[in-house]
Amino acid sequence: MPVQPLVKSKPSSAVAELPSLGLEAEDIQADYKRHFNYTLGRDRSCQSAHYAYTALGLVVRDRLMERWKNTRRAYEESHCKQAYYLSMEFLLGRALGNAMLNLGITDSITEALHSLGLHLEELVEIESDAGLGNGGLGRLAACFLDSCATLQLPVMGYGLRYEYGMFRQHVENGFQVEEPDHWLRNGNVWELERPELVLRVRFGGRTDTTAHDDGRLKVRWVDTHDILAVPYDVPIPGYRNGTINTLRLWKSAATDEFDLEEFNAGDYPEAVAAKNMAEQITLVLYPNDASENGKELRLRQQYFLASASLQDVLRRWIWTRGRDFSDFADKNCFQLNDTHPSIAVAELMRLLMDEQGLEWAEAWDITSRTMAYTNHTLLPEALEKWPVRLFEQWLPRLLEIIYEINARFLGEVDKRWPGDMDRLARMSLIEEGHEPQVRMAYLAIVGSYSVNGVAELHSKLLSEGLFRDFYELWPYKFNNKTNGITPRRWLAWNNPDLSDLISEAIGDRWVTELNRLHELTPLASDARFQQCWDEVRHANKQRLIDFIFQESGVEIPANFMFDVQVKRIHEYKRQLLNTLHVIHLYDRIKRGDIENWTPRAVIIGGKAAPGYLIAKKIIKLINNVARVVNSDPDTEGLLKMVFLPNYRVSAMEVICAGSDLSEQISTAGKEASGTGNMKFMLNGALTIGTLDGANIEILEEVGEEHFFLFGLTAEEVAQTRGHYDPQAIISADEDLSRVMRLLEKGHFNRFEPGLFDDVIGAIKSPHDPWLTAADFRSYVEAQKRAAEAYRDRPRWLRSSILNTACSGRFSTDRTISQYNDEIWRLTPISPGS
Ligand code: HTW
Repeated sequence: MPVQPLVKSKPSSAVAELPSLGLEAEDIQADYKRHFNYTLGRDRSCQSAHYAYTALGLVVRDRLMERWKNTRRAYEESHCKQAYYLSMEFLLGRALGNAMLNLGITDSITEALHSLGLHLEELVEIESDAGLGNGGLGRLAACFLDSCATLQLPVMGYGLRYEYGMFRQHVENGFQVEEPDHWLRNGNVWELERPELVLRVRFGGRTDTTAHDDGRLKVRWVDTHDILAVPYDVPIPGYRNGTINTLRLWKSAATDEFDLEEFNAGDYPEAVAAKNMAEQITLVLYPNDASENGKELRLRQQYFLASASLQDVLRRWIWTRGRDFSDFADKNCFQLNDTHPSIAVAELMRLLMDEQGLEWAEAWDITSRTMAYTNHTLLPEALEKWPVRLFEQWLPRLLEIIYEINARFLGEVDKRWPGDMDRLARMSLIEEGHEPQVRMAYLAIVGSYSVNGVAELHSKLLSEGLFRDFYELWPYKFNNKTNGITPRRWLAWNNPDLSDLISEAIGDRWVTELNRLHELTPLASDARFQQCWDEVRHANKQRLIDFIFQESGVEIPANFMFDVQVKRIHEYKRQLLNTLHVIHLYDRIKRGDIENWTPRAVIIGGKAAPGYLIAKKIIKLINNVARVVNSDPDTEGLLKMVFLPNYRVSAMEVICAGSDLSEQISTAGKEASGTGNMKFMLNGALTIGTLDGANIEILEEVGEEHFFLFGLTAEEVAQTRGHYDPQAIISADEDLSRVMRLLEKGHFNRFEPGLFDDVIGAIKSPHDPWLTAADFRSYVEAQKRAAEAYRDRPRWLRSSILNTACSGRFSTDRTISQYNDEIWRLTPISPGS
């Protein structure tokens, strides 16, 4: 579809000539007043802090704009290779503080606001989190964008602009209650609508094959129901380098003829109602993190993202270079964030063949040299498979292309392993059976030149296990890229006091060169430095205490050890094991076994997928145990338990700065990487954890002396299958027996009989995949070591400093440098030069 300019008349280029905006406090103050009075039309009688926040947001946004345009122009003019990060989720959180930090204007803004009688900390709190993601996978995408901009790499994010982000979580009578997150209700200054760049995405219809004059077949996808994709651009500022990259989010909208067709049939209200259908596509984020989900609207969302993004890139290519695609693959790369956008493999084939007239071989060469796939999970229930039936219904042309990819691919497999029918069936993109399905991970592998896991163990398990057949065929495609976090948000912004202390000691270059934190190592045993470290961490703890009180109403004394597990609620993450330990501590208090006790607050937070009933039951159990523990006078000064509702990015900013002990206790081999583990470490918490995901690499960096290791290894977990006897483990362990007895006699559900039977049954089942009982003893022993270490202040402080000092490897700057060196091969472009 040709792009329609909104207006025919074209303004002179002189409108784009403007002086740069000042960054001093007085410039900012003047602009703030202008936005408050003119842009927003408010006056001094307006008491709502929301307008103060919005005016400040506009002041900051103005300062992003010219840098944004300069960056875009620099990329265009250099004709450089670009990469596109395709993701169904970007969990951005709040933007204001991050933009100020990266622009380097926090001080002048604080000063400007001060003379206006306003407080930055209060205004920052008004912004709602952009919750366009579930958890780790979506937050990783956001950290990646920050690092790409900081490294000045020409990378664009492509995602969906959900009207409703991740649901808000309330707790009622201990149960999770979900509330829609209408995050755009009060406007969003951090996006720029680009209606002039609208595109069209097709659904439904049928394919129609006709022969060309030269005998070639021409396929047309006809009778489709089309939906418009409207782009909204979000600025992604680099750290003090003049680069502003772009995240482009698509919103779905009805086409004009959508209603016209029906209108001509005289059914006007029906026609307008049909608009809803179109608007539905980007209405809501699916709230399932790494768990089952096979809804057809989700498939339509995935195709909508892939098609609009690819069309957008092809359109820019044609604008700037015409219809010669011969070096397209040398200039473009698509990184697929899990299989969610993997239909892009078939869609790029369709666009190149059906719309641009390329032959299969040429289109396949381009596609398979352009796509790269990142896997984020080994859990079978999270591996995407879509019924062939849904493709027939919504994406018939794409199904044809997938069949053709599969036929050619199986031909290749047969050449390599002639007559190996089992292998052909195993590797086929189509899983045959009662309801045939498309295996999206296999489509992604076949269509990509790179396949990576997200931590060393995870990548090893992919090539040895899940994708073994493919690894044998194409070992060179497989690689590892251990995850990371951006040190701008996760230390410089969220923990300013610790940042200042570190910068006083070693300078401030750690913000972009995180390995420099190693220079803290000699200070770890320095009594003066330890004292400063202690004071900062104490202040952060106070901030966390206030936050917990505000969110949950529970008061925690500052001398307690803060033992924290925040992440999605999932059986494999074993919040249940944590809870069993709390029950054990409570049992010890009740028996009077409290010699050398370390007072401890166990804090658990996280959302359960609304349809994941056992996960919701675990939330209820946590709340019930918390109520019994906290209302028993015997626990006074010794133990508290809190379920922290509505865990989200902005909560983690406060939480990780004030935590002592980081719980990373997944069943080994199940957590692909984890990234919360890195945020805690960077902020000076010690980890109690299993040999899983990136925990292994954290342990490698910091050493066993400063990490509380426990539990079966991934290999032992695999060997336990088939002969696991939790009953025997429970009977042989006096502490665990007592814990199970308390649960079974209903101590935590006095007036709710039978409520936890399913949870108890899961622990005692020989088929429990998470082996909770198997790791109980070793977990309790590791917790004892942690409690003992905490009472030795100098020792704990030394370990805390060393955790921060050794966390440099976990910067997404390192991760992204590796993606670039080994997969994307982009050249950094500075908009200044
Ligand atoms: C991993 C986590 C890893 C993170 O990606 C996860 N994968 C999913 N969600 C995650 C970033 O690499 O650190 O260990 O569990 O947090 C995930 C997923 C999904 C399907 C599969 C895997 C997330 C949202 C929706 C669907």
